[in-house]
Amino acid sequence: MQATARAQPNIALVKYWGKRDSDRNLPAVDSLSLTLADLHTDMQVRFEDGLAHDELTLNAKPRPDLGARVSRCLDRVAGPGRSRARIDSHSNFPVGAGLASSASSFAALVVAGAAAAGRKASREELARLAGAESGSAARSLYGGIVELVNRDDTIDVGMLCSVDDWDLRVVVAVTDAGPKPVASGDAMELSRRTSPFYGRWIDEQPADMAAARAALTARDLDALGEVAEHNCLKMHSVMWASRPAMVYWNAATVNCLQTVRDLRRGGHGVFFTIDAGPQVKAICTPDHEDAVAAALAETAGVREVLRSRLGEGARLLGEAA
Ligand code: 2P0
Repeated sequence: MQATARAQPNIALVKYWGKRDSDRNLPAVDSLSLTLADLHTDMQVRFEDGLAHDELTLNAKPRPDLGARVSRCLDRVAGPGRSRARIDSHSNFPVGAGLASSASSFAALVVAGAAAAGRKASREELARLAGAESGSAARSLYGGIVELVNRDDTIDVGMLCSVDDWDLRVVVAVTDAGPKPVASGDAMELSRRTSPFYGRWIDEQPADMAAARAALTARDLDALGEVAEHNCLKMHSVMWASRPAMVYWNAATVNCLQTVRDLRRGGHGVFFTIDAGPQVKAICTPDHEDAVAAALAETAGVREVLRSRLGEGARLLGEAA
């Protein structure tokens, strides 16, 4: 009746922004991401017959405000007639700040929830269950470099490169660890309704996915960086042109972009991406990691620098009991 799972956040290089079906949380576009190793969420799910309602804690603090999504996800995993559960989540990085904590959290939740409920589910099924609550979470079921592709009325998620295929490093410049002002799902809906660039964003995604896949096949960091930076800035342009405008960046975010461009001009193989928050993620090969981390740490407004290798997909810690 109880199990614990670990999952890592993933960082999209070709981004998910927009839904084609809000009720089923199906994404409007395909996406491609890196699963991290060194940031993680550990989630324990314990079903208890005597509980009146689910009880969620995040890093040991009760969080009833986040409980509805967690309960809905557990209903899908274990069936609506399930016992109520205690859910304890621990993340070793800032939550709700644009570091993909919902991806690691819902990926860990479905793995722990299924095991605690005694449900045998394939990785593919678990990815779809996670994606039904948080689109990006579907990608954290898999390790290395992952793609999420739309099918008729569902999604397919799979690994494109394993952690051993390409040793990439991710350096995260944290510029503000506080919670984001608008949840991603609400911001996506605002973009869909009001941004004049939304249609173009959707139309161009297949070409960006194809360019990223080709760059991966060739292990071409420059080509991957070119399409990833383009896709990232295009997504933020969609948000900036929404009404009201959605700007997740701060001054330090822009400083970090400048740092990454300066590093590249200085001969370092590195590119940036930014999600629904003000943090900047720099992707590079291992030989450039120290220089990238040092330059970002010295950039005005950067509070902390986190480093990660690529990691494995969500998994159980120990046996369900
Ligand atoms: C991504 N993001 O591809 C994009 C880039 C943020 C910016 O997926 O509404 O929390 O729960 O399905 O998964 C964040 O969105 O959104 C996200 P919901 P989610 O990583």
